[in-house]
Amino acid sequence: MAQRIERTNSIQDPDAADGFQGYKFRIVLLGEAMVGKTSLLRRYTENIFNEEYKQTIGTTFATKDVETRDTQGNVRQVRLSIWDMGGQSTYRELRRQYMKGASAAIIVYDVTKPETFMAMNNWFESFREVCPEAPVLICANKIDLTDKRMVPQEPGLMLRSWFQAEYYETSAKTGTAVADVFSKCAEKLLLNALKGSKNPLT
Ligand SMILES: Nc1nc2c(ncn2[C@@H]2O[C@H](COP(=O)(O)OP(=O)(O)OP(=O)(O)O)[C@@H](O)[C@H]2O)c(=O)[nH]1
Ligand SMILES: [Mg+2]
Repeated sequence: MAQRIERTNSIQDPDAADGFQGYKFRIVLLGEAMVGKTSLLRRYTENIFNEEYKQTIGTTFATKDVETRDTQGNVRQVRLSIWDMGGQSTYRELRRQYMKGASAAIIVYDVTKPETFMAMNNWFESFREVCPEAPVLICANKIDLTDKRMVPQEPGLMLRSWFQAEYYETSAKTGTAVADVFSKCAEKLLLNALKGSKNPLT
């Protein structure tokens, strides 16, 4: 089945020749359908939230420039190109292509849906197959739905140690911790890149 590449108005070309000087990283959002991947992306890049579910068909991306501090406290420019694939996309090869070359993954589950938590290992394993070294961050999303919460913090913390990942409890609806996830990701990637760089002032 052919997959459509969707581009919304907010999306910019990450390779646009706008004179950006800094590190560029590609991050992939992973997780089951309806967990809130697109909502997290839109909250972060456009500061909006839509209650209405619109399934992502194929993949979309958005970019965001983040000012990040290095270990000496100097401000560095980091451009994140954040890719969002519909959780319904079941084609293994397509998922592999999407993950290939990613600098990091943010894997999302919905705290009101235990089955989305149960699927986390699958997402993690398939990412690790393609990107053995890249950092992983976990989002336990929809924490605003306190009455409907079914997955408490403890299993999330277990995932954190199994995956050796950062763990965040987020709400795309209220915005809780959303920017923290992406800033942490940018910071980790910058520090890794600087470690590997001969010229740390680049
Ligand atoms: N209450 C609440 N609802 C949320 C939150 N995040 C997403 N939603 C809702 O959950 C539904 C699914 O959100 P999406 O962001 O479209 O989910 P997705 O993971 O991109 O889904 P696919 O594109 O099918 O993979 C929508 O109705 C959103 O409004 C949240 O933090 N809190
Ligand atoms: Mg989506």
